[in-house]
Amino acid sequence: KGKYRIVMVRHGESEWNQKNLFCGWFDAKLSEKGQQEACAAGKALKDAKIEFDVAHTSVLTRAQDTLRAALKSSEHKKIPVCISWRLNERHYGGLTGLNKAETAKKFGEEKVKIWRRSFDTPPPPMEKDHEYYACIAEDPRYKDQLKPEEFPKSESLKLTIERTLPYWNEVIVPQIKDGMRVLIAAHGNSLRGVVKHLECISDKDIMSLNLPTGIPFVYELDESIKPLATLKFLGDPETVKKAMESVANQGKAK
Ligand code: DG2
Repeated sequence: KGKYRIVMVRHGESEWNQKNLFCGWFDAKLSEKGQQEACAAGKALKDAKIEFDVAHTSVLTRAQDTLRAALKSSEHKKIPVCISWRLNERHYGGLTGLNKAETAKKFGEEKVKIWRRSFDTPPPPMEKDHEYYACIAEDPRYKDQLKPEEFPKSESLKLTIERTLPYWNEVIVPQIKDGMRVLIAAHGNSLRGVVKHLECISDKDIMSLNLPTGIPFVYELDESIKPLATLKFLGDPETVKKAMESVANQGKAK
């Protein structure tokens, strides 16, 4: 057991995960299954007797709804929830709204793998005439949070980490060191960034990490916030393995 602990969870399946569309900053809702996954995540936390003093989530509804449903199903007491764009999913740029399998068919699986999992190759930028440009770039929720020059047009994992880590270091780590028990509900790639940082995973090896939806994972941390071991999922290992493989396979031309 470490001096500290942090728990993270990728949101439950969204309606766009279900349709296999690149989602990024599009504000997709949880699917029915995603809602159930969020409740199951709460139950897993309750069974593990893990409680929290504060939670962090992104601006996006799918992460916030997962957090709410998980806390509710675990019959957790009310805790403060901090919201930041810095925990948002990576911005998928011009790919936003495209089907992952169809994109693999059109551009090749290799290309899609580079767009999805390379460390520093961003997807093509989202231009002003993009179908989802206005609903993302003009979303009033970002007005107070982001300067216009900070607003991304697309993000690689590297760029995502560069905006997520300041929040981790300046907001979350001090809370952990203050003895607060912290839960983060966020996204596949914003959490891959945190995991990469915590476990010092190389730019190459991070390519093969695929986080499943709705299964909380735990790190035991030492006094300098270094993990004592790799992430531990609160779920049956076979189910976790299958869920991770299925995320990896979303980029295959079916
Ligand atoms: C997915 C991740 O993000 O996609 O933006 O499509 O975690 O918010 O569902 P999330 C998206 P991949 O990088 O796994 O393709």
